[in-house]
Amino acid sequence: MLDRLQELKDEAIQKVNEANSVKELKDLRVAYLGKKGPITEVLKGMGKLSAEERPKVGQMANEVREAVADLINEKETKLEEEALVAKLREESIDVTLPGRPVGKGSKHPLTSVIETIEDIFIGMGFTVAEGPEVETDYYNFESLNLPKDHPARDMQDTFFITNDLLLRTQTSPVQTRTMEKHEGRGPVKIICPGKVYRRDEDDATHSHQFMQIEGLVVAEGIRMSDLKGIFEQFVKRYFGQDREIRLRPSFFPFTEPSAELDVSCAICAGKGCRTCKHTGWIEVLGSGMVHPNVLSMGGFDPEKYSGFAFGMGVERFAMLKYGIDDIRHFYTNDTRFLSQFNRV
Ligand code: 2NL
Repeated sequence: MLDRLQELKDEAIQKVNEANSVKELKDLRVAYLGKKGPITEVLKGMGKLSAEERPKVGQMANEVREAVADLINEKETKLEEEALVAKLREESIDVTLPGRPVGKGSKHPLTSVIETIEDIFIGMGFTVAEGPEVETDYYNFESLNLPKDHPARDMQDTFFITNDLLLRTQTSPVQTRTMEKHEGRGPVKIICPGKVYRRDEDDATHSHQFMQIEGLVVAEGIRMSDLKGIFEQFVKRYFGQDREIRLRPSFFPFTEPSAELDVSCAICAGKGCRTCKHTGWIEVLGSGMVHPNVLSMGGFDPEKYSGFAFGMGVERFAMLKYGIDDIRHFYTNDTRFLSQFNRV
């Protein structure tokens, strides 16, 4: 019996040494140490032994059992450690690799131009006013001296939402809303930047959605010379001290008289080139003295108050300053275009 136990021990040790997985060890544990295993079998046969032999066999059986169990545990720990080391090696991160570059965004050129223009006007005592892009027919047209049958309303190709609601075609409704809030008491001195919408076919110079900045001054004794003085300061600060301005008669339903503002051409210095269409002047905005009807509808007494107003397309100002030839560049999100304005 002792021989049989020694044999079992040798056999188990060999198998455990040969085992290559935790699963194999588990099977060996069941096979050798389990209730139906050979060691248990030996112990069951102990009844036939003499009183002298019995403790020896019992002791040996326990020793074999312990030795095999220890060996299995040891091997199990070793295999688990090896598996962990392998896993860690596989998952290891090379901290010396250079990082992936994170693309840095930049301010949209239109945002920069709006901020620049806002700063110039804030410096002259204006405040910035904003309002809804979905407007009523009243604020977008009626309050600006454009009654329903007015021919200028045909010219305004408008995105209507309902009979009465539309996407604003200019930021003037923000100004008439501001006039109402003043309840007939001046002064009003605001600029209104924002998105506007027109039903145009998009091309190099037209976009169905673009940015506008309008301005409005209403106070007692405002004259055309005030408008001209403000424009002189604005143009020199935006385009440069060497630029000249001129006013040219024009027409808008909401201003009377109306004037177009021209800036001297910087490319040919007045001699005539393609940009200024050989006139030496570039048209930059529309303006005029606020029509008495518009003052009245805004709650101001046109006998006591007067004002001037103007409107400019932001894209045009950006295109002139940076030599951009197509308005669609502003709206197609090509980073090759946008990233050029990183430092503007
Ligand atoms: C243009 C012309 C202009 C105005 C806008 C205005 C607003 C009020 C009263 C009177 Cl509340 N006028 N705005 C005046 C003249 C011209 O815009 O060509 N814009 C791109």
